[in-house]
Amino acid sequence: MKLWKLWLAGLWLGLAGGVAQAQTLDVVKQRGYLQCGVTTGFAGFSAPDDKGHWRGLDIDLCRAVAAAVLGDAEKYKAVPLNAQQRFTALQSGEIDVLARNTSVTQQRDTALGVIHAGINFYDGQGFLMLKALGVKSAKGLDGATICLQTGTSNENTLADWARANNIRYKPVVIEQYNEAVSAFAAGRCDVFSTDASGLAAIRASRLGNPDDYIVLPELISKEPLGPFVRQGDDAWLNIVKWSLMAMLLAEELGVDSGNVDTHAQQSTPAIQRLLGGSGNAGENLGLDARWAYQIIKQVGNYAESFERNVGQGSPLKIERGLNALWSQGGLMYPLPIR
Ligand SMILES: N[C@@H](CCC(=O)N[C@@H](CS)C(=O)NCC(=O)O)C(=O)O
Repeated sequence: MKLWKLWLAGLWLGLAGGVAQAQTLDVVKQRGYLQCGVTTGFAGFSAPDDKGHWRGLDIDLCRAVAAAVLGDAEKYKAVPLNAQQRFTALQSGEIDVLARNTSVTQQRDTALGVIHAGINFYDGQGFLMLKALGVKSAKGLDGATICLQTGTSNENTLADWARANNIRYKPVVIEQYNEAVSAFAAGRCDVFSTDASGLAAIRASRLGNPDDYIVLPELISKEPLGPFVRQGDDAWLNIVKWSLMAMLLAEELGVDSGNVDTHAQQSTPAIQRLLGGSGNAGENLGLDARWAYQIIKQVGNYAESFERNVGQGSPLKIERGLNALWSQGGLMYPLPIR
């Protein structure tokens, strides 16, 4: 083929690729609902309740994006994915956003064609085991059999930590979450290792006698969990990023699902800009002026979502800790809307 033909073909492919990638917002609007990648069922973050309705902190992120884009938090479909399947599902376009307790790492953010759109839960990897085994600290894990799930960052993190601390262990690596947890509950391994949030979920929802188990005090890594989108669609990246930001900002400004209508009538300039009474935040995102109002009214602010899903209003009872606002000793620092 002549050089100019190759060049033309390359240009065409580049343009077509760019166009195909740059349209997630249009695709979602046309479809009429959001395809949201979640876990196969992990309490507190994304799991169906006894009526089959999905609930959780990550599900609330799916709902927030649906509310912002389509005006209705229920216009989303949860697509259950195990750890191994999640990035392929996002890369291939099967899902519009991945909201599935996924740790942000440099490799994931650069090498997979995906990119994170914020952090909705700061976590760290830990260990869960039977109290009766008498181990009080992770340093006592030498010789232990440790259950893990395939395709998680937990596998490498544990291997690195064990090497650095001269700890020998036998990994039992299982692909499906249910099977991994059942293997642990049945005593096929001494310890389960994953994010502390995952350990709290397993302890609260999957073990007959939660009080027989302890989570060891050490966390061996940083696991900043957040939603991911495909690279190359900045408009969509912004929509997901600012939907999460709106929930955090609402908490900071004292706006919640109960008082948002009062605030929408009359409030401070910062709240007016958030709720669409002034400024053009919605227009700048390609959304309705009341995009954030819909999120707060239908889903709530970050504190409401945190407490009902993983905090004091849930069986997990996780403290806000690092997930408190920056003004209350945590790491959550919502960027300003102006
Ligand atoms: N944050 C880690 C771990 C995430 C993860 O997949 N954890 C497991 C164990 S709690 C999980 O959520 N499994 C649920 C499933 O596969 O449905 C990562 O991003 O690799």
